[in-house]
This record gives sequence, structure tokens and C-alpha cells, in this order.
Amino acid sequence: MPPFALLNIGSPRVDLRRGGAYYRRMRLQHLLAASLQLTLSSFLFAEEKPNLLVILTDDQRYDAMGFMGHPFLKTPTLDRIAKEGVHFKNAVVTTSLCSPSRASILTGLYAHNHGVVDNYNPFSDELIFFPKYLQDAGYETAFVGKWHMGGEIDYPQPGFDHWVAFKGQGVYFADPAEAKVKGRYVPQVSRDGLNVNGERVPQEGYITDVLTDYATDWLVDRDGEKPWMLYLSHKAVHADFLPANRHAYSYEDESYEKPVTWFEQPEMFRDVPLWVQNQRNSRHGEEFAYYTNLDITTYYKRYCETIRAIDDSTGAVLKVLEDEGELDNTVILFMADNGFLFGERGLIDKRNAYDASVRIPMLLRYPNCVQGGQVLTEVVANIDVAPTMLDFAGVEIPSYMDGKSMKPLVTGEATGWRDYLLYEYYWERNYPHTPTTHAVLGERFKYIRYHGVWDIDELFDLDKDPEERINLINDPQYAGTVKELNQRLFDLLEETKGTEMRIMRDRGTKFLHRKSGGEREAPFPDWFYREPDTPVN
Ligand SMILES: [Ca+2]
Repeated sequence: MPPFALLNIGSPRVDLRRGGAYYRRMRLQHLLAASLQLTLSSFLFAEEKPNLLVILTDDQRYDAMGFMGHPFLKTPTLDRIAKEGVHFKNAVVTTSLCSPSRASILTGLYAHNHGVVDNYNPFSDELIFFPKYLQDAGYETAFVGKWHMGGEIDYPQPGFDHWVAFKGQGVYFADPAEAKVKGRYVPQVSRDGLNVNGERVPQEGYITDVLTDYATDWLVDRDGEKPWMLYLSHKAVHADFLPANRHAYSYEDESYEKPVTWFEQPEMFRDVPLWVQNQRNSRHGEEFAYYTNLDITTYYKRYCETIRAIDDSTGAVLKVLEDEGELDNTVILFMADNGFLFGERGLIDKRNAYDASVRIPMLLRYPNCVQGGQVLTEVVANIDVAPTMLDFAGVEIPSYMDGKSMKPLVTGEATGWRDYLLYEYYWERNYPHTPTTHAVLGERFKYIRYHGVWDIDELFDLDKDPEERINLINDPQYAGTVKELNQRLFDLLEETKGTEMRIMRDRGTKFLHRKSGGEREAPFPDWFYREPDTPVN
């Protein structure tokens, strides 16, 4: 098949992306050049190519791993990978929401370039997922698990030789009666079972274990000498958290201290945006979480219990690789698609630019050329995954990708890295309490700008204030930093063609309600008010 056949020129199903002509041209150039290079390299260097394993979890916080000093969660396999590989301490996502982040991982693009800005609307069939380039380079590729892009679809996608997926959020248990822990209604839940290479197959068992079996079966049963890439994408640990029955209530007696919020101790905070105060009484706030009387402490324990099966799964996959003699020749990347808040600022869920939302666990193991036990502080992100995987495979990284290869970082060859990363989240009518957000994320400073709301922007000095309590946006000592980072934000947006925002069709349930008798609308702070006829700076 000629490379340009991949592009569907002239008949895009949905042309979602601005600058489409530019990306089409860049892709075409890349594909033509790469096909020549790969024809040679796949013959000459096939035996040297490592296998690639991406393990993706859902909504797992950066600190939800035992080695992070967690008071009770045990993750022996993740601890092992951190010890034998690299822990990216400042790994983040460029959009803290399932589908947009998943699209960024697979394409190496910001959400404003891949066009997936919500969990409901279809995506452009011009998108090229990085496994396609690996396939072209002689890799055998497999997808197992949660796809959750373009709404509730689970049919095979380009770039994968083997395919196991479920629609939307799927379910932890095919039959709710099997579960020891009972859940509540979750949007986009599907009980249609699995799509296995185009065939409908019932889900038999707990989803994390089912996916693990599909993944390890493929690793064991596959034949041929090709290097491989496996993308194991868990449903866990997305809400509603239903642990495997063997882990149900195992942390029930542990204690968890909910984060202190402005509502309990306002003196510990400065200039909390109005939208944050208002979200407290919303579906994604502590006061009216999921429109229930949810106990966040109990909820957090179920979350940790649900993570235990992910650790079991990772251990099972490593064991199979070890038995097959392929463990040390496999680049293993473990990560999540975004974080999750458990009461920080009075909120639950993700979407916002605060640490619990944007930071993710990220571990990489590849003892052939990556020294174990490293803890790196550079700001790396979901958009870096595709370039990194292609780099390890010796495949040319397309110049249109927004991310950068992390390989030089982990092998100690880096000669410079980004100082700030762009963050973006686009307001959803379904969840109207979180505004459109842009931010620049650095190792020390985080600057957040809200768009389309009459509210307060934010600046945090993470060295001095890791819990992001003291908003420095009005502090005269930081006026220069605010100005510089505001300019930086717009530079990053302009450089990556992100200054025009898309408006998507309304789809899905609208969660716009507040709890009757709950917190009322937040007042503007005193410094918003002024006397008539006073000068404005
Ligand atoms: Ca997610």
C-alpha cells in the first residue's frame, strides 16, 4: 500500500483540526521519507529493536504508588519498576481528561492539534496513532483494553495487528451481582463485552484480570521473530471504584486524612478562584459529589483497593516476559492518563490544572541502556510518549509531533529540556463547573489562566508551596514572573497553533445541578470592589 493511502486525502470524515493542510503535508513528507529509511533499517537492524510495552491506567494519581511513601497502599511491582528503572517525578498530562489525554499519548499532539477535546465527539480519521509507524517499521502491535476516544466505540483502529477493547467506560464486572463492592451510575458505561479483532466476546471476570489474560496470552501465543509493541490500557482505576473481590474492603481499617480546604481553614489559602468555591457544590465537588452523600474517605479506600489489581496485573505481565526471556529487551512504560482529586480545594475529579489532577505516575524500565533507580525532575508529559517509543524503536520521529523523546533524558544524553509545558482544558457543557483553562507548568512555577469567566488567575511557587494554597497572582513581588509566564503561555500557544478554540456539538448528559440547601454562589473578594472615578492600572 502506498504511504499516501493512509491519509484519506480529500475525504476526511470529520475535519476537526485547524491547520489541517499543514499537518497533511508534514505527514506525507514524513511518510515518504520514513518508508525508504525503514525498508533499509528493518532488514539491517531488526534483531536490535527492543520490544515496547505501554501500560496505561486511568485516573491514577501521581502519589498512588507504594514507593511514594503512601501510608497503606502496597504496589510491590510498581515499586520494583521504579527501583530498576526511572521515576519521572514531574510527569504530567497536557489535558487532564480521559479522551484528550489518550489521544495525546497515541499521537504525540496537544489536544488543540489532535482535536479530541471531550469524551463524546468523534475524532478525525486523519489522526495517525504512533503504533502505525512501528507497524511500518516491522513491529507487531497489539491494543488491549480501554480505548475511550470518539465516544462509545470499540472497533479495531489503524496501527494495531491485534485488538481487544470495550466501549466507553466498560464495566469492572459484567454482572453487577458478582461484585462485593457495589457501584453507582457512571456515564458511558457499556455492558456489550469485548471486541476481539472485530468479534463480540462476553467479558468473563474482573476487568483488570481479563485484560491481563488477553495481554499475556498474546505475548505467549504470538509467533514470528518480529519485535512487538503492546499497549495495555486498563479501565482501572476510573470511578466508580470497584476493587477485585479478592481486594474488596482490604483497606477498610486504614485511616485517610482528607486534604484541608479553604472552606475549613480559609486563613491557609489566598485568592481561591470563584469557580473553585462554586464547584464545591456541584457533581464534582465535595458537598454534592456525583449528586450523592459520598464519603470521600471511604471512596479513597476503594480507589486504593482497585489499584491493587493493576499491580497484580503488572506483575503477571513482567513474569511472562521473564519466562519468555524478553524482560530486559522490553522498554516498559507505566503511566496514567490523568490524576484525580480527593477533596483538594473541596473538589473531586480532574480537568483542572492543580497537581492532583495534572500529575501522573510515570515509570520507565529498560536495563539495556537505562540505569535503574533514577528520579528525574524534568517536566515530561503524555505528548512525549509517542516520540519516546519511536526513538527507542529507531524510527524517525515525525516533525509535526508536539512532544519530545524522553530517551535522551533516561539514557543520560540529554543536553537540555523544556523549561515550561503548556496545559489546556476546554470547558464542557456536560460539566460546566470547570472553566476553560490554560497553564504553563514548570518545575518551580505554575501559572494558570482561566478563559471565558470573570475570575482570578493563579500563580504558585511549588518549591515554597507544594500544596498550591498561596495564589501569588496579586503579590507585587511576583508581578514580573506573572508577566513573563503570561507571555510564555501565549508564545507556546502560538508556536503550536493553539490560539483558536473549537466548539463541539452538545452530546451526553448535562451535570449542571447544585445541592438544595448547599453552598450558595461565592462572592467576589473585597479587592474587586472600588470607588467610582478611581484610576485603573
Ligand atoms: Ca482518565
